[in-house]
Amino acid sequence: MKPFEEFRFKIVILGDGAVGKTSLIQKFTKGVFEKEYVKTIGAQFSKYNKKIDGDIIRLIFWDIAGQIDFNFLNHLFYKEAKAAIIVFSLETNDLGQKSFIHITNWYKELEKYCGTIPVVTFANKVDLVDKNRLNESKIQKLAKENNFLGYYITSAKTGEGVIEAFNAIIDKLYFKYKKLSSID
Ligand code: G3D
Ligand code: MG
Repeated sequence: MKPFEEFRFKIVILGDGAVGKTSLIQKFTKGVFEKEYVKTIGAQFSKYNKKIDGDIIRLIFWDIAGQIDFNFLNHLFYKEAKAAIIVFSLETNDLGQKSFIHITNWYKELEKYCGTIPVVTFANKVDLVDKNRLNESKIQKLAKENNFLGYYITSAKTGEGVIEAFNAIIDKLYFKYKKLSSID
C-alpha cells in the first residue's frame, strides 16, 4: 500500500477591499487558523490543514490586509501560488458593482505573476440580496470568458456555500497534484 502523502498549497485570495475575503477564510477555517501578518507587503496568511483520503493537505491562504489596490501588490504575494480565489460582493451598491468589474483587473494581475493557474470566483454576501433577482448568467459569462474553473455563491455571514466553495478548489488542486505525484 502506498504511504500517505503530504501536499502544500498556497492559495491567494484576491478582490477589492471589504468584499469579505478575510471573513470567508475565517468561516472556512472556523477561526482555527494561524494568522501571520507580513507588513512589508501588506498581506497576511492563514495556515490550515485538512485531510483527504488519508493524505495531508497543508493550505496557506494569502489575503490582502487593508484596501490594497491591484497595482500595489508585489511579486512576493503571488510567489508560488497554486490557485486563486477572486472574491466580489453581490451587493447592489457601488462597492458591489465595482468589485465585480474589478475581477478582470485582479485576474490580469494574477496572470502576470503566476501564469495560468486554477482560478475560481466567489460571489459573496448573498445574504444581502434577493436571490430571485440574482443575475447568475452575468457571473457565469465572466467566469467562462476568463477560463475560471467555476463560480460559487457564498455568504461569509450565514456560511452559505462557503465550505463547498473552498473544498471545490482544494479538491481540484489535490487531484491535480496527486495525479502528478503518481506519475513520478
Ligand atoms: P475584506 O477582507 O475583503 O476586506 P472583510 O473583507 O472580511 O473584512 O469584510 C468586510 C465587511 O463585510 C465586514 O463588516 C464583514 O463582516 C462583512 N462581510 C463579509 N462577508 C459578508 C457576507 O457574506 N455577508 C454580509 N452581510 N457581510 C459580510 P464590518 O462591518 O466588520 O466592516
Ligand atoms: Mg481583509
